[in-house]
Amino acid sequence: MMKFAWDNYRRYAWGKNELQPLTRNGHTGSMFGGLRGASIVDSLDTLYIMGLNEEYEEAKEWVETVLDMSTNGEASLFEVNIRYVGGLLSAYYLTGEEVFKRKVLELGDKLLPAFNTPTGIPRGVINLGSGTSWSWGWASAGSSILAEFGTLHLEFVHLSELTGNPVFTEKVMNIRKLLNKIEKPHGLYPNFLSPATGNWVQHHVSVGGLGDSFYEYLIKSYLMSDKQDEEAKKMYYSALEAIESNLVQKSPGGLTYLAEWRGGILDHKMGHLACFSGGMVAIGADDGQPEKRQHYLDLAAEITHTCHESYKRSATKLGPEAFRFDGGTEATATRLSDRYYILRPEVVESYMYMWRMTHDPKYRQWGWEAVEALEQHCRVESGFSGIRDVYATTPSHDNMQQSFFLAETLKYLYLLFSDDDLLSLDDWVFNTEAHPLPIIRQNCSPERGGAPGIEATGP
Ligand code: DMJ
Repeated sequence: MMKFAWDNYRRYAWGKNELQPLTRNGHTGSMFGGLRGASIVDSLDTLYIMGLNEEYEEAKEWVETVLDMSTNGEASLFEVNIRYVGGLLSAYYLTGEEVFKRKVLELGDKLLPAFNTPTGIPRGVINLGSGTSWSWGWASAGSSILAEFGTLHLEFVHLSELTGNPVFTEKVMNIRKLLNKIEKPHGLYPNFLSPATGNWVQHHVSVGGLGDSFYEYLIKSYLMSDKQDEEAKKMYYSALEAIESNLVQKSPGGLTYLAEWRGGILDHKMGHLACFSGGMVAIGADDGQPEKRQHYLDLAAEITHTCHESYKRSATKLGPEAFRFDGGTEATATRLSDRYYILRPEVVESYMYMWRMTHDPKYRQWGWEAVEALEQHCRVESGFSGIRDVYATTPSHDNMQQSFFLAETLKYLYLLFSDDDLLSLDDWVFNTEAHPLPIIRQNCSPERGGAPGIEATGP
C-alpha cells in the first residue's frame, strides 16, 4: 500500500504537497506557506523503516537539492512543525544523515518569530520568508489554538538538544508556564487563548479537533524526558482527571465516549480525531497512580472499542469524521457533513498502541479490517483517496491522498503487524504526525543515526 501510494505520488505529483489521485496531479495546499514536498518529508521515516530503500534515497535527494525554506505565504506553525520539523528530525535520528539535521535547524530558526507576542504564546500563522506572523482569521478574537501552540514541545526540545541552543525549549516552557498559571474551568483547558492577554477566549473544550494533541504532548513530554519531566506528568494526569469527570460518558448501549464541552453544556459528539485518545490513555496507564493503572487500561480499551464501533456500523467499515450519541444514535454520524473519511490515522493508531500494551489479537483483526476497507473503498487507479460518505455503498472519492496517510495511517498499520522491537515504545515516542523521536536519556546523547529497533529493515 505504501509503495502504491508513493509510486503514484512520485509519478503524478512529485515535489507538490499531496497527490490528487483522480485528476492525477499534485496540489500545493495553503497550510505550508509555500513549502513544497509535504508528502516527501512526511514519508521519509515510513519509507526507511519499511526498507523501501530506493524510494527513501530519492526522497532524501529531493530534500537535499530542492527543499527550500525561505518561502513566502501563510504557513501554519502547527502543521509545519508536526510534518516538516517532526519528519526531518525523525529522518535524522533514524539515519544519522547530516542533511536532515541541517535542514531542520534552518527551519526551526524560521519558526521562532511566531513567538514574538506579548505573552509568548505563538500566533498560528507565519510567513517563513519575512518572519511576520498573525492569527487565523477564523479563530475568535485573534486567538491561538490549544492544539496548535500545545503541540510544539517534543520537536522544540529536540531542536535544543541538537543545537545546544536552549531558545527552543525556553519558548515551549514559557507556554507551559502560562498554562499552569491561568485558571482552568473545572480543571479543563479551553481551545482558544489570546496571545495578547493570555486569557481564554471561549469555553469550548474538546479532546478532538482544536484540543487533541495538546493532551497527547503532555504525557509524551514526560515519556520523552525518560520520565524526568514531573511537571508534564502532573499536568497530564490532572487534565485526564478533569476529562474523566466532565467529558467521559457512557451511552445507553454501553459505549464509552468523549463528549465536547461548551461552557458547561455537553455536546454528545465524538470526532474521529478524538480516537487517538485510546492510544494516549494506554501509553500513560503505567505511570498513573498504581491503583488507577488497570482503570486507565480499561478506559483506553473502551475508547478504542467505541471507535471501532464507529467503523463497524458503516457500510464501508471506515469511520465517519464525527459520530454522535444522542437522539437514539450511537457511534454513527447523523449529519451529512460528518460522514466523510479522509484517510485519517487515529483509530488504527489506537489499535497499534493497544496491541503493544495488551497483545490482544482483536486489535490486529480490527487493523486488518481497516486495511481491507481501505483497499476496497479508498484505493483508486492512481493512489488512495478519501471518501465523502462512509455509509454509501458506492463511494464518492474526494480526490485527495493526504500526506498523513503515508506518515501515519500506513506506518501505524505496519507497526501493528511488526514485532514490538521495531521502534520500541521503550526507546521512542511518536510525535502527533507519527514521526518517531528518541527518548532523551539522562547520560547518553540521542544525536546519532542507526537508532535502536530499525537495523533489521533500514538501508
Ligand atoms: C494529522 O496531521 C495529525 O495526526 C494531527 O494531530 C491531527 N490531524 C492529522 C490526521 O488526522
